[in-house]
Amino acid sequence: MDVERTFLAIKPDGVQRGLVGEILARFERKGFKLVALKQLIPSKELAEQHYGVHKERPFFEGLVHFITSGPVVAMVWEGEGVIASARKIIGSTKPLEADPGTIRGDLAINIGRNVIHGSDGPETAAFEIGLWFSSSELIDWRPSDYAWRVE
Ligand code: D4T
Repeated sequence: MDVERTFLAIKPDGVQRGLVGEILARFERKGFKLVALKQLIPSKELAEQHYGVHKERPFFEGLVHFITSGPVVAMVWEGEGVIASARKIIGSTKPLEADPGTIRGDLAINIGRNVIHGSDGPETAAFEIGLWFSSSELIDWRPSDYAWRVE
C-alpha cells in the first residue's frame, strides 16, 4: 500500500461546536501522521474552487456561504492508504446514514452540517492540498515511534 497524503478540513460547524480536539484525536490515535494544520476563514474564491465540482448543484451557493461563515481547521495527513481510510473514519456524507463509530455517525445529523471534509481520491487530494497549502507549510518529519507503527 502506497504512502499517501490527504486533505481534511473541520468545517465551521465542527469548530463552533468544539469538536476540533475530538476529531484530531481520531486520526492521531489511528496512527496517521499530521503534515500540516492551520485555522482560517476561507475566502469565497477558495471555497468556490474547493467545491468547483458542485457548482451546478442547487446546494452550491449555500455550501459556499456555510464554509466561509467561520473558522475552518485545514489539515494534511499522511500514511499508507490514508485517503480511503480517512473517508471510512469520516463516514457517509449523510450523517443519519453514517455508521456509528464514524465521525459523522457519532457527531452529526444533517448533510449540510456534516462536520468534516475529506478528499475522495488521489487526484482530489493532490488538488486540494495544493489549493489550501503552500509547499512550505507541509512538514516532512519522522515520528519518534515510527518503527512501532509500520515496521
Ligand atoms: P465533503 O466534500 O464535504 O467531504 O462531502 P462528501 O465528499 O462526503 O460529499 P459531497 O462531495 O457529495 O458533498 C459536498 C458537500 O456538500 C454538502 N451537500 C451535499 C449538501 O449540503 N447537500 C447535498 O444534497 C449534498 C449531496 C455536504 C457535503
